[in-house]
Amino acid sequence: MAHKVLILNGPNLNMLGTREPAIYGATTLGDIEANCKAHAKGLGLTVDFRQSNHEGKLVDWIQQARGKANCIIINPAAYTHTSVAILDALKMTDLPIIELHMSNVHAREPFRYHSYVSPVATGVLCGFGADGYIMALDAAARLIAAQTSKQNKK
Ligand code: CA2
Repeated sequence: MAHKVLILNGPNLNMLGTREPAIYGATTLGDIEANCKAHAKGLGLTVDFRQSNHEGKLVDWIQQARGKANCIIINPAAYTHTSVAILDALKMTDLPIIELHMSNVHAREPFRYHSYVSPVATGVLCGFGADGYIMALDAAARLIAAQTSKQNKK
């Protein structure tokens, strides 16, 4: 069975491609989802791609990922900088976690410098726009392959 990557997107990312193209580009979230699914296929992975504007919904999806997904890629959007609930939920999963941001959060307003998610992330990617999702999938494939080969040696 193909390994599954859960890609979670936080608040307002459903507006991508419609506003602030100078920061987030012109690609819509629908385009990103289609590109992720096509790229994942080439990596032998399947993708479950979701977006919510609600913190609790994201927490529910993180909790439900245990035993169902092999890796979580998360762009928590504004919740990156505010959400202890998302941090706690991610802490409880035993899955590799990739934190992703389209913009370079370190080159923006100081309130974006701190992330509640980074301490529990396996790795963090930011500043590569929509390409970041493809890069994160490549990283997920490598993390899953490393984990699988470790398990096969047991
Ligand atoms: O760079 C990223 O991916 C962010 O996670 C995006 C968040 C922001 O709060 C984080 O600091 C960095 C904002 C997402 C809002 O998305 C929009 C999409 C289109 C138009 C306006 C906002």
